[in-house]
Amino acid sequence: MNNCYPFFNTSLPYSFSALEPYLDEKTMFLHHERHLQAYIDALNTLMKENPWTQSWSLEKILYQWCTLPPHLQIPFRNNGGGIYNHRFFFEGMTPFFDTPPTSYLSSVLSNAFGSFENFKICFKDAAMKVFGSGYVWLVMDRGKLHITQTANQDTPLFRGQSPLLTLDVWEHAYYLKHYNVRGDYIDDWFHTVCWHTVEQRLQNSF
Ligand code: MN3
Repeated sequence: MNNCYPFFNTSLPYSFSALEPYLDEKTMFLHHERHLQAYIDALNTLMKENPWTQSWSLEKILYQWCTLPPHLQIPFRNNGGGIYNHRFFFEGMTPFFDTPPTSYLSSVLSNAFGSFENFKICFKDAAMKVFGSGYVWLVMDRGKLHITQTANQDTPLFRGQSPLLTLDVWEHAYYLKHYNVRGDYIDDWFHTVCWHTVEQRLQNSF
């Protein structure tokens, strides 16, 4: 993974059309090639203009942006978060639709949320309630699973949480296909979730 300056746009682990019919090819193309690319370009420009920051990894930016000079804090936080969040979102999907979680992951989710189905209901509810642009996340926080939200391009890392799954609910993520019907987008997205990746992230969070 490209984690240091200069940042470049790594390929998706599937084609732009691979998530059809749930997420359409044009949305996936624009989301990766235009939206994510814009954050990459902006962060590279910032680091080019401030060469002393070029040794900072993406993680360091996301954990320590608040130690930067005040005029750099928001641009580094937004553009670094835009890269991290999009990569995390894209890597959490797979064209092998509806592959269920393993019994282990399913039991972990059931212990935290009552049942796997209830986890999905809670996650959808939180995603519906993101006001404006942002993300909903499943995170590990001090040994417990939580569903949480972030605004704009903020990440849960800064709160000390380990992210396991995220859904981008910015309108650019779904407007071409689902128009303003965020609930349909969430339902379609659930077919694409890579539970194997979620389980790997869970193992790494311990
Ligand atoms: Mn997005």
